[in-house]
Amino acid sequence: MAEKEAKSIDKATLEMIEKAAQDGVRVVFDRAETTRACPIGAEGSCCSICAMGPCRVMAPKGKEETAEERRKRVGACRASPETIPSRNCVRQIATGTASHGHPASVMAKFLLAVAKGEAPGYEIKDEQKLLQLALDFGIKIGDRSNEEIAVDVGKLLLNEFGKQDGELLFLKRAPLKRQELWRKLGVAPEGIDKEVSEAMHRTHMGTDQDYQDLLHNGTKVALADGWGGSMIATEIQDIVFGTPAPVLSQINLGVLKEDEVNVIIHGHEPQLAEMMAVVAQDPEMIKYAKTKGAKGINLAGMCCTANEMLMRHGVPIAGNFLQQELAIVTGAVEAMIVDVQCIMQGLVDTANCYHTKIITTDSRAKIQGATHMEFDEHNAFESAKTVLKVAIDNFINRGKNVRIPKHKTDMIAGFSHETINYLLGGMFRASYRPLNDNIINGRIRGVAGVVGCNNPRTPHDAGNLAMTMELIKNDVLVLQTGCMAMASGKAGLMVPEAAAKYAGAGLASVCEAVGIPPVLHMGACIDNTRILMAATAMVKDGGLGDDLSDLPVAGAAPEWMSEKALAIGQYFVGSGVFTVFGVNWPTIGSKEVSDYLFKDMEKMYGGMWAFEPDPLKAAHLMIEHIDKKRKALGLDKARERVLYDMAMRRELE
Ligand code: BF8
Repeated sequence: MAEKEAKSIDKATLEMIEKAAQDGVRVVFDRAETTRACPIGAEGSCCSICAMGPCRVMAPKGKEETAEERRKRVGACRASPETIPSRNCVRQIATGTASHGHPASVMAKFLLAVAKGEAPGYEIKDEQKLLQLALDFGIKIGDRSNEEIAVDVGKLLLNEFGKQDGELLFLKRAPLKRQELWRKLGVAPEGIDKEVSEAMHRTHMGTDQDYQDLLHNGTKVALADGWGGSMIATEIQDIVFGTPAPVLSQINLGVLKEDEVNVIIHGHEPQLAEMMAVVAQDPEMIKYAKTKGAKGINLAGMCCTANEMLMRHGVPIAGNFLQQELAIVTGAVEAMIVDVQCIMQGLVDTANCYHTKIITTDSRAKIQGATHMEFDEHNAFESAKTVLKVAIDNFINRGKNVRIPKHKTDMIAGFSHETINYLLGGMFRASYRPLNDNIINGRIRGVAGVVGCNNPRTPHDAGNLAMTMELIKNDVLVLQTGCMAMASGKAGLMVPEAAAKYAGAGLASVCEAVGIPPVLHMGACIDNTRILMAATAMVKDGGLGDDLSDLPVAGAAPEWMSEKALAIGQYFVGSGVFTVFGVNWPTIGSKEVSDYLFKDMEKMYGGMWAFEPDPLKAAHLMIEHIDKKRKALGLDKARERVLYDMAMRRELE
């Protein structure tokens, strides 16, 4: 049992790992044990970009390297041990940027289809956001219809991907000082696809061979994600599906139901998921499910699609990244409907041991052994119905080997940047002023974004829980997205009562006054741009410096695994935020490169990376950074006063 506990801190996960073992099913936790991480690749010291290699350039461990050994420790082309990890890292950042950017360009086309009436069943839900964007972009509003305006907005945003000249439009949202810095350093991105393409070219054999220049370009391509692709996706999703507002729901495998057709939507793009949420409530479909002996249809989410459906519809979440196969191990899932990213190929093997159907729905992501049913957004209702019918028909094939863990937790999601604004300032004078004031008076020490994935190389959800609890205990308000938001949801940190239970006295008093949890769910990974916008709003509200790098804030991804996480981390660093990653660091094989990322970047961007696999130590690095920024702002005294007040209060008790 002790060994199993080390795999996860989540009881439902442990229960299903045990059931998988009993059923003879190998899941990610087992594969991670037999397929060990390659130590050369893990430190970034393997170059496989041309057929002269792969070349390995690891430094000798545990002994001083002689000058001769150092001279020979290079690739066949003489690529240095600095060039190689930097090149690998920039390629990962470019892939991460593309993985947000390509779906975002699909979203821009989708907005055009909705506006032109070519995607029946969808409509413009957030008029205010559409009009605000039109105003920002100088698009005529007048007495034109929302649809006419949306066509112009959609065209302009679509153009952001292919354009070859001129800065990305959303860069203008950043504080002025930051924009000027990006221009001065030559990292203000132009077209999103252009930046990805340039990064791939620069990292070709024999092109950019200056590690600092390579990483500089890595920042540029990452900024094209944060202030480009990801931000465009978030904005369009809000326009078409609605800007999230707080909603209560539940999370963990216990949300699956014994007597209903269980359908899990897993992936990242919300178009199909949105329509599934409608179709699953269709009386005709519910009636059809009853003809198969089920009491109803139970829709649940997995990974980032889960975040999208939760915050816009209150659809419960079955689990985060490492729980995807375990949902099938319950024996109670009729269909898992997947689109793109973070879909393990292992799902098909696992499904073969039960009755679950794995249905791929996106032309870009097929899996051998899965059923492919392409989703057509131009005929969305019928398309979603056809997929759902397959799940319902499969209910009669459910076997007797069913065990659904009891564990599920209440959570509140949907704290978009706009919602936080309203909650703090009220509907008529929405403002970040109360947040800034409470940071200035020291009740809130600072703000941290704790985001990213799960990774089987570190205990599931454990890094998040340790880090997040430590931060809130120290009066740091935590903003979350992606699979880390789900980990906190499962741990009970995303309900208002968590403030009194786990947060420091200062943070708890603010949360209680406003009625919010100490850990705020802000959406899917793509929605990390909401955190950028919240930070920008803090700068613009005044009193906390005049750039993002002045704010007492920090970022972290304690359990990351995806290339998207690296892109996100790099755009936070390039935006001036101190960012710490756990698990592993892709340039750790080179001291020069790591020093450049961990120290020198701060001189350029005001933000820098850190690597710390111990989540408690990492939390304290973040707190130290927050305190450093408070001191620079002259706010260290304010916090001392608050602590004095609290001590006095305790004496009085
Ligand atoms: O974009 S947090 S494991 S699900 S990559 Fe994937 Fe990581 Fe989860 Fe969503 Ni983000």
